[in-house]
Amino acid sequence: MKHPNFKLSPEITRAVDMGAPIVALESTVITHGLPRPQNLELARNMEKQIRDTGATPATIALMDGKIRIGLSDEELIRLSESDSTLKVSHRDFATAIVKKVNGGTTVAGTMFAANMAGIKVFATGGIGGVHKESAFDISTDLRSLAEIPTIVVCAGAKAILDLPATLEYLETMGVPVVGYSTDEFPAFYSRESGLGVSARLDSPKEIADFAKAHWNLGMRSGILVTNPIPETEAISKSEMEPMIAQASAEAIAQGIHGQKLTPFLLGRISELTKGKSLKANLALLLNNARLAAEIAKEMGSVKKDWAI
Ligand code: PSU
Ligand code: MN
Repeated sequence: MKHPNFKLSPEITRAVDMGAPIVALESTVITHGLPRPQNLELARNMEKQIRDTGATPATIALMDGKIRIGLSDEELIRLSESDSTLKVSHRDFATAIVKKVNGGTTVAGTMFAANMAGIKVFATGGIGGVHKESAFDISTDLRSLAEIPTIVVCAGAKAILDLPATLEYLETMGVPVVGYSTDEFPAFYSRESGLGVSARLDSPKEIADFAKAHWNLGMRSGILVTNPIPETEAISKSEMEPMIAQASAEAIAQGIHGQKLTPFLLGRISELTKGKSLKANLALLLNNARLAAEIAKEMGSVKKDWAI
């Protein structure tokens, strides 16, 4: 890629040129979502999971004033240990470039960068959405899903959110919400939410065919693929609800809002569940990496007409 603000790793340059399957990975989960040392361990494990499934991982982050697509292990270590990282969504890219600060890209930021490089499949944990604490706190992730043609594999929206409002927003914006082998929208830590999806699809091939049909019609939105957390790590909705309510009440009492709200809630819930939610978070991330790699393989080489 010739763009002056982007830098692709040699491995990703080769994979893009060959039309090989690539899976983009976000880095806010490394810089703001998980504690150390689990963050680095998880970043490495997700990359390994994708390689073992037969695709190439492209972790996306801001480093040394460039939007980096594909990081070396040394760079992953640097990112995971760095203390003053930005949480980079659309409005923060230029800050990170001009100030040369390292940053972890959110779902929205990662979709933007992946799409610029022609990468169509992206794995994350849970997308952002409409917060319960304030109906005006709507993650840029939702707007990006409306506007950027990428498949985002997640375990649903984070249960800390107003899930019905999040789904209403996605419906208004014309974003398909696919349930992978489920009719129910998963709620991140839990497999159940009591809410539906817009389509149930039962194989990576069916998901790839769905994406091609959607985009061949001229639709430009992203496609949200929701993959329920593995049963062995799932925490029931009834067990999670009081913890979420407590963390949310504390956030309001302490006046925490904006970009700090999601990391605060995730951290507090991990404390309240004595690490059980952290274990669940790690399991669902790996599960999503595997499904995303399988979908990327089914997508075949995609037309690069969305790339710059
Ligand atoms: N999922 C996780 N951990 C995270 C996030 C998602 O399991 O840390 C991050 C994602 O990067 C997502 C962001 O884009 O939280 C949403 O933040 P906000 O609500 O401020 O838009
Ligand atoms: Mn927000």
